[in-house]
Amino acid sequence: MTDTPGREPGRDPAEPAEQRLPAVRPPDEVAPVERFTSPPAIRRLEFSPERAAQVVRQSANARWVGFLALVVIILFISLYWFYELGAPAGLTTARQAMEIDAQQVTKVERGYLVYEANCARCHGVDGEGGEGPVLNRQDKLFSHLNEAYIHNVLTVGGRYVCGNPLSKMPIWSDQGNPPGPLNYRQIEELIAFLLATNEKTYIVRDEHLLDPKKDPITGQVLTFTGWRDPNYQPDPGATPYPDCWLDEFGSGASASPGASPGGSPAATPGPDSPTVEISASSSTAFDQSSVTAPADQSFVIHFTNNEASVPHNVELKDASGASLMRGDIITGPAEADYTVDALAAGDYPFVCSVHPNMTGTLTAE
Ligand code: HEC
Ligand SMILES: [Cu+2]
Repeated sequence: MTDTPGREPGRDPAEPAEQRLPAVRPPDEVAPVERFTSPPAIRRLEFSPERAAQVVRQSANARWVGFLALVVIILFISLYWFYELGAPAGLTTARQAMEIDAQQVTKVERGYLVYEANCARCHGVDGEGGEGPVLNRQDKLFSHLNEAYIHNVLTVGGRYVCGNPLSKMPIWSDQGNPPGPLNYRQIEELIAFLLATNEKTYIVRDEHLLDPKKDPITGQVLTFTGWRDPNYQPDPGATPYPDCWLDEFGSGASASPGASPGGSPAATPGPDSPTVEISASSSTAFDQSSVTAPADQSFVIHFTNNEASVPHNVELKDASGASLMRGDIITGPAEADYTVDALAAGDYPFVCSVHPNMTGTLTAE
């Protein structure tokens, strides 16, 4: 047996062996360098117009995306900025200011309820005054009735106002001595209400549910406005409101207990002048709602103030409301004689200067 190389299938034995080796391979391809690095055009720093156009297109798209993103971010930031801090030129209010505003409105609306429930019977539904001093006048609201003062009056009581220990005005704050019925929150709400601006309309709300109250007949929501005019300026020469409200009515009015009774000094009535009796035993009304006096003849009003440590007087007015005679204010118990010049026949209203709710009619006949 000859040792001949085995025949491999598909090999032609006639072929010379050299031609069979090495095994035939397709020519090696050059590694496609371009796949891994930049294309030759770029390596050659050659920028074909097509390539340039492509680069421009691609980067333009990317720039657009970036630009839009930036615009969105800037818009968001600026909108949020204005939302938070308020747009310029007063277009919108800062969020915090709005929040504080809303809280202030709530305080005023609650204070209104506290006031109507506790204070209106003496100071009037609209603060116009009555048994207690007027509260809604701009000259008083301008600086006399400031936050600290009201707070003190409500904590110390009416004694704080003129030093009258028998003042009708009780202690309201539960911080007072003895403690009053209102807590610090109600005191704050009262102060907010008393000093509320008259440029705003507030809503009357149910005390417990806090939803708006409606007029039972018209069905309209009930509203109120504050008293204080924020633009009010006192006359340049005006004296500031006195610390004690009674000083507004002239000297001798201060309700120091045991003050000496005083009449009109100029009024020395003749012995035979007719006399009209008027007396006061409370701060809500005179004892007489109507009196008569002779017409066309000077007469005397004999006024008796029976109410201890409370100042009263009689002021006679004509139909237009102008003052005809204003008697000196006396602190009870005290008496005074007021001389009145001759009056034509007719009706003349009289009031107590201190308590506008004390009214009556004098008829001259
Ligand atoms: C019983 C009647 C009465 C009631 C109710 C009353 N007050 Fe008074 N108030 C007075 C009198 C009277 C004075 C004057 C004090 C004095 O000189 O004795 C006064 C004084 C004041 C003053 C000071 C006024 C000034 O001109 O300096 C304020 C403010 C005041 N009251 C607020 C209130 C508030 C708020 C309430 C409700 C919580 C209230 N008062 C309830 C009678 C009352
Ligand atoms: Cu009076």
